[in-house]
Amino acid sequence: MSLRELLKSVPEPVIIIAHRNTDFDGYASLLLIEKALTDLGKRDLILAVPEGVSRPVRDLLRRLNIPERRVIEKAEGITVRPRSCVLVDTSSLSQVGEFANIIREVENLVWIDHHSIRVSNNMQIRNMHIISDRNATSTCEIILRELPELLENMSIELTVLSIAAIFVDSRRLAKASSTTFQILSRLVKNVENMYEKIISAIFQREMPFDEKMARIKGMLRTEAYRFNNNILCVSHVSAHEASLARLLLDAGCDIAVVVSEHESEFRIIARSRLDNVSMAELCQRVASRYMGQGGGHDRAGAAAIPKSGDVRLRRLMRDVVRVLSEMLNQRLRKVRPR
Ligand SMILES: [Mn+2]
Repeated sequence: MSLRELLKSVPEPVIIIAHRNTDFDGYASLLLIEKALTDLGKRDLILAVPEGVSRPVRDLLRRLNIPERRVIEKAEGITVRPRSCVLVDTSSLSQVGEFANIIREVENLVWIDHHSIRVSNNMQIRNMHIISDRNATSTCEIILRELPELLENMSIELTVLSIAAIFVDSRRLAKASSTTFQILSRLVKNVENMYEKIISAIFQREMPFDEKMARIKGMLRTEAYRFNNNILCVSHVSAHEASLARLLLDAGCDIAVVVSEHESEFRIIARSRLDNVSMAELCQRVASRYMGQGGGHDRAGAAAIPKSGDVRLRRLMRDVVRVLSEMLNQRLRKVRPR
């Protein structure tokens, strides 16, 4: 069944969910699906982003004077029981926190992502449709490819967000196909005279103080390990994990793993430039030691681990090193400053 037919067939209320603290791609995909469902005559829609929309997305909207949409951030904010769910830009239920329980209860699930989707065994949804394409740059690209009618008379808001999603998730078009350029060409046509402004708003962001602080603390706490001519860096922060991981990769780490402690769980994110070891597997293996869940793809993984007696930040950092050493089947040597 095509995405259009699937969306047409889902019973209402429909909840549309993106991964927690969503980035451009998740937020754009959420609004694109909302538009598609509305165009198909659906009225009873709920938009949800666990823990809200991420800072870079809110900054971009503010800089371009685009109002931020209201989304439900906590599972207890859901007052009706959705019969259907469209889950976007999410590779495993570990990325939606408490919303996982709501998703498990729906009759229809349409799950769209450009990572390999990890379905846990305890999901028994009557109608589950997975649309996953690892060759697409972004979830946004999949949606616009499947529903090109969305590109006609597209609002400035959706155009800007889709451009941002594709640029960021394709690593500034390092990963792109002719389809990517076709879609971009249609998008840019909508905002021809604003293009330069949009691109600089996406990439030239003033970094907020708390993010700078998280990055500096994260650097000070970084432990490095060498294997062959590669370097693994492991650190911990309480927020801005992805920002720190990006910084560590830029600094020369081949793999950057950031562990963080949150209210009810620990989280791990892993980023890599290597092809011979999967970050999804690393996250999944560390998480499985503590009844947690992990997933993602080769170069980007994430895990969520529920808090319990014996889990500690330091211990998780050690586990990351140990599990990676098992996966590579070699010892990792700690890098010392002298
Ligand atoms: Mn994405």
